[in-house]
Amino acid sequence: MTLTITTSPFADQKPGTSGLRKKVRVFQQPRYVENFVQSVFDVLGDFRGKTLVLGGDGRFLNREVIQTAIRMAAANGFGRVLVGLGGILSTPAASNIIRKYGAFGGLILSASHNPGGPDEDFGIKYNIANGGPAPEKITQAIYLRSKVIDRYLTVDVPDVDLDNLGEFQVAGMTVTVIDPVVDYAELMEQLFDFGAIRTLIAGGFRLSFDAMHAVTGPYAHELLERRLGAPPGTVVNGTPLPDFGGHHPDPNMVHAHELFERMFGTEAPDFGAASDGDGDRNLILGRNIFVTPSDSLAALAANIHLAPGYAGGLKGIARSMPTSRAADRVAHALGLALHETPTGWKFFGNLLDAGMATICGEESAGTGSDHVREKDGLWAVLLWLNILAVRRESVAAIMAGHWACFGRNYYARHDYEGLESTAAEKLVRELRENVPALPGCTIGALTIIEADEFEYHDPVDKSLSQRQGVRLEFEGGARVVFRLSGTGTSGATLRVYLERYEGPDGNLNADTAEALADLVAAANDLAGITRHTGRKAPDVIT
Ligand code: G16
Repeated sequence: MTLTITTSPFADQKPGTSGLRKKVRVFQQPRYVENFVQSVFDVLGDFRGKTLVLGGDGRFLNREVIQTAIRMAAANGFGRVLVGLGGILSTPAASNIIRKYGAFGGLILSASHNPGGPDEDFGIKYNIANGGPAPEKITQAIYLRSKVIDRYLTVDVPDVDLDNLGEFQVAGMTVTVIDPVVDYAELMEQLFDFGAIRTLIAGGFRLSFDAMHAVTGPYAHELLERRLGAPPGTVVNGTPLPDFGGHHPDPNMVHAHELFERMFGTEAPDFGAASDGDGDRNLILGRNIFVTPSDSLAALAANIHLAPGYAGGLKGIARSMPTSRAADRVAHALGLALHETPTGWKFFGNLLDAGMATICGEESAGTGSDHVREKDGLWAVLLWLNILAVRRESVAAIMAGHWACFGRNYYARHDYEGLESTAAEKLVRELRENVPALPGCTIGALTIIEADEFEYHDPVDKSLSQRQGVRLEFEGGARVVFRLSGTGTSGATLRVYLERYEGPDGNLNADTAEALADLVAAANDLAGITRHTGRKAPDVIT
């Protein structure tokens, strides 16, 4: 029997860049999860009898929230829930399941690359029928609903056994516990030449994949070791743990430093990669080389036709605004449209659905294509492997060739974390107010030629997204972008994105920090980072 439980609103259930992310303790407050899930269901329209996909990255609280969501889905009238074994689905695998089985939508439980555990982070995100994150008009409606919600619906039934595949009935709704890996692996086999990659690996090509004790472990064991024949031990940290082994599952040079050391050490493998908490990000390394996510997007776009699933070429390329403009040069050379969107994978969905883009990427280690509607870490790894299997060159040689052809966009992101929110907001506000006066200003040898605050007019649904980052364009093709992160759970994080272009005939082998040093100083001056925040240096450089 359906129970209607009285509740009262929480004021802080506004989804950020990617769903609602908060500390676990916030989600553990009585009615907090229920309020948010009910707010989602209340704005979705008629899903009676339809299918909901449910899964998460296995972090602390995952199982409890899965059980709550199953009860509420039954009470609200869903006909079926497809849930991953153990409550686990990587984010791209969930996107695939939504699309493949024609589901109404899905709830993905993850705080992505944020740490997990009782004192760390949790998150809930709703994805629509195309498999992608809900667009802003839906997340805004969810937020508005959460501010007035006064009841939620549930049923009083025991927990579903999530640890065995099969079907269960929950108050008239069917719950199917599915293998989280099998559909995803099948999709990857359709897109890539597994035979060529197997031959490459059998010939002695060595790789190392760090699953960071997060969701990609089982996927990587199956794909890299079992289906592609890489030796056991290729996948490290392959067992998903609720607290990611106490680590921060963010594949960058700070948190994946062991992989960096392996790839820059003696006896380094030919290829190294890592993914994040929920499997949508990727880190790509070759022997003695780190490929920035922006460069990876550009190199993948230039070579993607080598993979069978993309032999027909690309419809267009999309990147988030702060991502370097390396991909723009590839788009230009291929005669393709380049779409520039705000930060947030949700902005790519319309372009992919409308056939305006095939490959998308972000500086935040996200790359993906129209095969699903999320970024996809292992997809990027497999695409790199497919390209390496065809070209038979090292990662370093492929990048050197790429820069010799298109030039090089030196790039870094500086993050100032845990700032006091009011100070960070003041910094951005001042910067915004200064924008009109900045063109023509010089700082050292740098001259600003354009300054604006990015806003996005979605070409498909015509929606407008404002205040998406302040960008400064310098003479000679350098650029600095400032914005506040929308994924943190405590205080504010200022992100400063720095980029300088060097043409094919320029110095393509400089040290990135040296190449960007004058921009870093200018960014600090222009935004008054030290003055506003007291910080002299960023916490993380990626
Ligand atoms: C999410 C979004 C990405 C975004 C990233 C960083 O990734 O899906 O589109 O680039 O956050 O966002 P912000 O700069 O606002 O923190 P993920 O992997 O955390 O889901």
